[in-house]
Amino acid sequence: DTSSSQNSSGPDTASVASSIQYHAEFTPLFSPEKFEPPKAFFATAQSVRDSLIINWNSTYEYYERLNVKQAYYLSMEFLQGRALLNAIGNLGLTGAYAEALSKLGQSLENVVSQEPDAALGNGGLGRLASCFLDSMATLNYPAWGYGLRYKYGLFKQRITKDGQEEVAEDWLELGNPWEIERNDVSYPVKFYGKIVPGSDGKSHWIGGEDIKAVAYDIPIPGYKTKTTINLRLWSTMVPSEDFDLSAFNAGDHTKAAEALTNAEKICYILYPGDESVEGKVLRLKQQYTLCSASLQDIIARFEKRSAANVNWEEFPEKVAVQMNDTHPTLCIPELIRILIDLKGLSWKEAWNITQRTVAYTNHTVLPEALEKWSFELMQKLLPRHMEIIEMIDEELVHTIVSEYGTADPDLLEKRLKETRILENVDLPATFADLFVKTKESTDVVPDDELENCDEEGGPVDEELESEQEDDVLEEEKEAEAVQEPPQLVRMANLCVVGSHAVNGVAEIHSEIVTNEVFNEFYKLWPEKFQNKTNGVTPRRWIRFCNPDLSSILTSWLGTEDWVTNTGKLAELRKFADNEDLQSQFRAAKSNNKMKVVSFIKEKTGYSVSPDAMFDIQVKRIHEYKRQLMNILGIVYRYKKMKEMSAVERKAKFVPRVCIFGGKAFATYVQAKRIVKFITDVGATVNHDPEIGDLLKVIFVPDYNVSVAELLIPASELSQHISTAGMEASGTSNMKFAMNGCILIGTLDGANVEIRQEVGEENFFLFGARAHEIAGLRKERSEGKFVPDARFEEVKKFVKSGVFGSYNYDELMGSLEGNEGFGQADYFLVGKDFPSYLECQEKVDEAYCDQKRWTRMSIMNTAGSSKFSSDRTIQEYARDIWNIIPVELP
Ligand code: 26R
Repeated sequence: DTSSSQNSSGPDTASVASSIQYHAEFTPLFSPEKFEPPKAFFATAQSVRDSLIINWNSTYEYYERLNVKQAYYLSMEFLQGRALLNAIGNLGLTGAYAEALSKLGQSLENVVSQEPDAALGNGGLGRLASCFLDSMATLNYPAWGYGLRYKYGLFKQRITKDGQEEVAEDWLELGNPWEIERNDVSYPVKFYGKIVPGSDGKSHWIGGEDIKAVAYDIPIPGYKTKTTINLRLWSTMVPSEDFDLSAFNAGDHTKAAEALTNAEKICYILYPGDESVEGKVLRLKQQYTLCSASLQDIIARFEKRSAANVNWEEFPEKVAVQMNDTHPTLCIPELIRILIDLKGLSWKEAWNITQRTVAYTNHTVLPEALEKWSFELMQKLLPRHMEIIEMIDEELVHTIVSEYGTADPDLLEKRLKETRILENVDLPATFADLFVKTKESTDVVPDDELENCDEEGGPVDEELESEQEDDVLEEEKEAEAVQEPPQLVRMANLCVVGSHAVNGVAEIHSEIVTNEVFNEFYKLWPEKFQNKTNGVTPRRWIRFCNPDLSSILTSWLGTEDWVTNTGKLAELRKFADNEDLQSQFRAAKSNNKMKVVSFIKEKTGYSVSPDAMFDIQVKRIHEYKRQLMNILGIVYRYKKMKEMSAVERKAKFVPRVCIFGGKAFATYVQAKRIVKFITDVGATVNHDPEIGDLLKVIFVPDYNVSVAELLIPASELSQHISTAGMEASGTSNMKFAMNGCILIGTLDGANVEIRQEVGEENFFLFGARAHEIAGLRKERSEGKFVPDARFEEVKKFVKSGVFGSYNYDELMGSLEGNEGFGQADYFLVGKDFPSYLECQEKVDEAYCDQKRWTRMSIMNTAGSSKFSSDRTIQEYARDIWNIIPVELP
């Protein structure tokens, strides 16, 4: 795609070529003699980076001069993918770079594909953060991202005969041409140690373990604007004064290296968790590093910009901090700590400033994903923060008690139980006999245990070295063994209390947040709660990944404005039945499908027909996302095909290529079984000569951002079939709709709004509704559920062993609730299966009528305008951050 318009002021082909040649010669990453693709990529990226740095500097200087309010997006994950095509596209230099590279004997396409994905995220939450950065820059918002520079990103997935295998992702192996190492920007971060009251009346946090966080900046260009914002990622190292030179000189190299690895290991690896929490000390250290370094940086900038007269009251007028889920919760006590202990503010002032600054986005309602940290662990690792958290908890108890009074002790107790930040921790001393006076309570921990807690929980005298981290975990396990309920800090509750705004990520999700998950808080502070329906950037997800569709849109809309003003896309509706547009739509789809045909051949060895319907489900593998229902539907289809004559088969079924992709968390056994099952079904079906092109089942290995950019433009049907109420939003659903793909899905997350926007007749809906789920589960567990014959049939077929010798008892058992398999079909696959199959029949029927199908496809693209992250970011800017666009002169 070289059609991108040129920047008249920008460099021409000749100067681009000479800049690339310059970097090929003077940026010594590879041997000098040959200009081969890897080297061509680095030289090209370096030359693009030069342009970005110029704009980045102007942007920063201008914000500083105007001293505007800035928003900071704090996230443990940024799933950036590749940057080259996006950067030159945003700069309007695609044509110049393509020509320059071809003069140098390389193709842009080939050079672009050399870049490894930056996979510093797990899935939806991380990719959302990256789409947001693109929109912030494009809309000229003074905003930054803060994250961590993990040495290893999300693991690479290999598919073997045993299913998924994980391989470390060494994305920095050849170096990262986009980052600017900022040795001039670093901050100390402390762990462990103790709190001593100083003669000044302030708390001093001393001793413990110190590390240094160093900034790495990645410039983020906006589309057709000079604005280039910053993604600042922290890397950790040992402060040079802490390097044990005497040990080294004495020959004890191991001891000297210990502090080094101890600091560096914090940023070694992205936690691959997704919707399930593991309470590892290293993860908490990562979270605190992000919060502490970022806040020190933000505060230093605020102080620098306010010059001689620092007025802390103004801080919330210059700074907005958005926490991407609870992962950066420690921002709250960290900001309070800095304001009180280092800047001398009172508790009241610090609390007020913090609350006005910080806001929280919730991304999941799955209980296993709500972070809870061990009270004891936090007290040892971050003693001062724990004191602050206890104070916040105490004030919260105070608020609840004075709001509701003590007239109904049971209700009051329930309210406190739901809202308190500390779990299984006694009420603060002032409230100790709140319930004792009014009634005999069995829930209140007896006094002698309380004393125990105090002893254990108090400040640790000795410095706790990192080897002792394991001891802390051991102690916790022991505590569990004697059945004491673990004392925990509920990060989500701390976020809700400490933020001025709390938002969900789709209408239905925000309703669940206010009516269920945080209902007690909602009753207390209804004005805090908001909805911000997610969005995705139309630059990466239409303009750059689907150049064929982009040309069609530009020619029919008569302008390229749709790239930044997706509202324009709605005008396509009036051409939905136009035969020229229809045939162009089909031609683009077909061309995109051809690319996927070769990709599948290369990655899996399977040959698939480009004339079959491309039916895709790509996302993290999780039981609630119900990949199992999809594959069982396919198995049912296969069984029916086998029961028919060749002629009947052809008449009844539309040929389909069913594509799956996604990673399973390494220790999530059931998810890994699903991967194995899909590949086993593929191995049988794809080799069945009776079936041929009528059905193919493909598991694309190592699904990531780049693979998504290839698959989504080629999709015709995509599946978003989670159990209603469980998918907070989903964002790939938006990308598919934009690319003219028709969705089959439940009324869950953003599906609800997508269906509304594209029109009911252009969305394949099935399944139980969110409000019915609890009742259905109850029925199910009481044995009242009568399974559909087709569901029984398909399970029996799988168990008969058609798909090989692997033992699927436990996978199939999860659908039945046999003894030892946990709750019967918690995700209600059996319940929704009949309506899913019937809906799939309607899909086949619609596909047979290609005019109708293409109309639906056009209506999806035309109806997707709401789902641009530009809209989302404008809402955050207006309703939460209170910032306005600042255009560079
Ligand atoms: C390990 C643990 C702390 C953890 C839990 C959950 C780490 C990461 C996650 C990821 C979750 C929160 C996530 O990705 N949620 C997804 O966020 C998307 C963006 O809002 C939604 O579209 C999607 O529905 C939701 O699952």
